[in-house]
Amino acid sequence: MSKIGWIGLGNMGIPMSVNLVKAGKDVVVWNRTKSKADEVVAAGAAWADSPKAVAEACDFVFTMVADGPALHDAVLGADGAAAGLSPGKIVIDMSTISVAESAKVNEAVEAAGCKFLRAPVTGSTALAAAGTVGVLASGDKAAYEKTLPLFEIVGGNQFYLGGGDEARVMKLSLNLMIATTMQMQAEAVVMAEKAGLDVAQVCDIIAGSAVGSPLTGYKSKVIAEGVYAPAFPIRLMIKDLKLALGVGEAYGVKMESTELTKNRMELAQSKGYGDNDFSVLVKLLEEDSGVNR
Ligand code: NA7
Repeated sequence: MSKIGWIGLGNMGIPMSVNLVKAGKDVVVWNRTKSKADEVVAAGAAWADSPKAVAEACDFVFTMVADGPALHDAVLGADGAAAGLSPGKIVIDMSTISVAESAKVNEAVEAAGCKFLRAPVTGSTALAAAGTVGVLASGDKAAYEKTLPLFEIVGGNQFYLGGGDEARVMKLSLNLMIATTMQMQAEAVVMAEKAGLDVAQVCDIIAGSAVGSPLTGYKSKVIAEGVYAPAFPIRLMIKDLKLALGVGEAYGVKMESTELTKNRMELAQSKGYGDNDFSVLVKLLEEDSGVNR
């Protein structure tokens, strides 16, 4: 049986790797902070002492880390996964990083005679636990076909976008819409709240209206309760908006609502909300507007 490596056991990496183990796969894991591997090791995965050791042991090597610099540390660094690769393996990065950061990893993986798939995901922790994230993949088509059965375990929908870094761009397109939608929802909710309407009812009506979406639906309860535990922390959304603005700049596309939303999120972070869910934008606007719910 093929061995599956998993590098990066954060909020997304833990449930996704656990799902591979539960599906009967032979999984080897590594994380910078070893204690975060407890759950997946208890489920049946093996621990390896470095990303290099994971790559040496496995045919497929997944990475799911915070950002581009983290991926470079895990793959290109001393004892990084690239040093453990031998020809024919497939490396699959599911983090959200820039095209330039991705291209550097691709170069190292190809130099080792392996293939690199870019496979960021849509959906946050609840979908990761349920095995229903959307997988946005690009890179070598044959490698994608070989990896598809594994994508089907961690995700509910798979999309193949092309032979290069297309998936990176698609992920940023989605996330900029998610982020700017939340800024719009904050404005809609706080305006109505200030005018005396009930927040829970406002959120329910939005969710069921023409502008309702899965996102406004999930976030209704969070906003109504005013508890912003991180399904997706604002610090990571800021990273994604910066990456999206970088793509816009590279292609000469002006993205003013993305810029504004990033600025609001940076303000939230400066007030200590960086680890809260990005829907904390509602609380930020409440504070700015003199609402103390
Ligand atoms: P988390 O929960 O913030 O987890 C981040 C993971 O990245 C975690 O395993 C970290 O290890 C790891 N990390 C961070 N920096 C490094 C470095 N320098 N070297 C190795 N590993 C590192 O993020 P999520 O799981 O929510 O999200 C993962 C990706 O999906 C991200 O790109 C999102 O935008 C989408 P630690 O446990 O801190 O030692």
